[in-house]
Amino acid sequence: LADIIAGEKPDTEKCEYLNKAKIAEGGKKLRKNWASTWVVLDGKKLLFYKESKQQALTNLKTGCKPESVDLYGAQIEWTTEKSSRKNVFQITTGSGSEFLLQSEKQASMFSWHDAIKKAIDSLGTD
Ligand code: I3S
Repeated sequence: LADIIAGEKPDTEKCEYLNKAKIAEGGKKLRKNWASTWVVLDGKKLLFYKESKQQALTNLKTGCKPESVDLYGAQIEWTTEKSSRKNVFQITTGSGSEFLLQSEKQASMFSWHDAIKKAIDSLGTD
C-alpha cells in the first residue's frame, strides 16, 4: 500500500534489458548463449522477452509469448565462476533450469538480485 501511495511499484515488480544466458534445462547442461533480453519480474515469475527481430515479428503475429520462469522453489546466487563477465548471478529453478543474468550496471544488478531474492523468499518452499 505504501508503494501505491508513493506512486511506486512494489520492488518485486521490475523490468529492464539484461543479458541472459540459459545454461541448463531440466538438469541438462546447455551451450551458453548470451542474448539481450527484456526481463520482467512480476512477483511470482520472471518473464524473458527476446529482443531479436525474428522474435519481434513472431510476437506481432502470435501475440507476445515470453519465456516464463516460476520462482517458486528457485534459488539465486552471485557467481564469478560461470562467466568471465561482471555482475553475474545465477537463478536455478525448482525444475532444474539454470539462467545467468548480467549487466554492466552493477547497481542495477544488485537491485535485481534483491528483488528476485525477495520474491523467492516470499513464495517459500512448501
Ligand atoms: O563458459 P564459456 O564457454 O567460456 O562461455 C562463453 C561461450 O558461451 C561463448 O560462446 P561460444 O562457445 O559460442 O564461443 C560466449 O561468446 C562467451 O560470451 C561465453 O563466456 P562468458 O565469459 O562471456 O560468459
